[in-house]
Parts: sequence; C-alpha cells; structure tokens
Amino acid sequence: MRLILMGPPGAGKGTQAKYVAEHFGIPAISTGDIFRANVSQGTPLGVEAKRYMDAGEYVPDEVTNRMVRNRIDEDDAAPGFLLDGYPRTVAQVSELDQMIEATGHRLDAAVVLTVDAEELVQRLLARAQTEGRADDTEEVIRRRQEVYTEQTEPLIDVYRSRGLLVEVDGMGEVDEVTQRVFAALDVLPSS
Ligand code: B4P
Repeated sequence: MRLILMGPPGAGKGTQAKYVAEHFGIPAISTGDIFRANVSQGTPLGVEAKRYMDAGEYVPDEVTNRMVRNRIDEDDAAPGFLLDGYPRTVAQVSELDQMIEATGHRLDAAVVLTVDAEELVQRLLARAQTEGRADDTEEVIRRRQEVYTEQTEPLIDVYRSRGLLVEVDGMGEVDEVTQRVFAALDVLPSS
C-alpha cells in the first residue's frame, strides 16, 4: 500500500498518519517530523530546515526530495508507506512519481483531510499551548495557510484527475476521522 496524506496545516495529518499506517502495516513517513528531529539534533539539514520552518515557508524542494528518497529506500518501506505531508509542491509530485515508478509499484491513493479554516487556526493555537512549536504563532500559522493555498492546494486537482483522490471530512473527534479514513481506504481494490 502506497498512500499520501494531504491537508492544510492543522488538518490532523500527523494525528491520523500513525493510525492509518498501523492499520495497513506500513511506516508513516512525516517530512515535518524528520525535519524537526534534525532541528533538535542540530544536524546541517536541521539548521537549514529551521530557517524556513520558523517562517512558515516550505523547505526547498531539492532538500526535501533527497530526504524522502533516502527514507523510502530503507528496508521497512519496501512493502509500502504512508507519506504524511509530502508532496507539497508540483515539483515534489513529479519527484515522487519517479521514486514510486523506480520501485515498480504505483500510488494507491491520495487522502486529503478537509477542515474548516477557523477550526484549523484553533487547533494550531491549542497545539502552541501544549507543544510550544516555533511555527505555531498566530502570524506564522497565517503564513503557513497561505503557502498551503498557493503551493499545495493545486495538488488536489492533480490527484483528482488521476482518479486517486480520496476526500475525507476531518472535522469531529480524532477517532471519528480515523474511522472515515479506514472506511474510504478499505474499499480500494489493492487493500
Ligand atoms: P507538518 O509537521 O507536516 O505540520 P502541520 O501541517 O502543521 O500539521 P498536521 O496537519 O500534521 O497537524 P496535526 O496532526 O499535528 O509540517 C511542518 C513544516 O515542515 C511545514 O510548515 C514546512 O516548513 C515543513 N515541511 C514539511 N513537509 C514539507 C514538504 N514536503 N516540503 C517542504 N517543506 C515541508 O494536528 C494539529 C493539531 O490539531 C494537533 O495539536 C492535534 O492534536 C490537533 N488535532 C488533530 N486532529 C484533531 C481533531 N479531529 N479534533 C481536534 N483536534 C485535532
């Protein structure tokens, strides 16, 4: 199973990714988490990524693509994977197409979580209180929403035109959303 999980910042990608990955027995690969781990370890990748993340901007494609390519080459991703937060740009879509083609497999679905704009801001402000992430200030949250609208929202039509889009209502309790994702994916031919 090869899945991507999309949605605006705060839609619950990271929250749902772990349940969905566990359900299908595949690793959840979060570009945001990998960047944050590098930031906290002070690696060169982390130093570079932090500049962009703290401003609410996307990390440059070539950096992100290389990182994902290395990660999906690892053994645990051979049976499949769930990409949480990648691709986020048109250039990342082409790169991912090549990565998957090289494995002789295909993408099974692109799941997009839809959540009201006001709810997104509330969730991220609540996360700021509990986790204190540097990119969860109101100003940066607003910038992240803009970047998503400009650079990532167009990807929804790309995957829709390929017949791979699975839209899931991301409003409500975490468990309700998880059940909706399972219900949408369990009917796919390859699962
Ligand atoms: P991410 O880590 O992907 O962060 P996100 O979009 O903010 O969060 P997500 O949607 O996963 O929300 P979550 O489940 O945590 O990216 C961070 C940054 O990394 C980007 O801005 C960018 O700079 C960089 N980056 C990552 N990928 C990149 C790429 N491909 N290219 C370039 N740059 C990249 O949920 C949010 C909050 O809501 C949580 O507190 C959660 O507990 C809560 N929540 C979740 N579901 C809920 C529900 N149903 N009800 C109530 N609350 C809920």
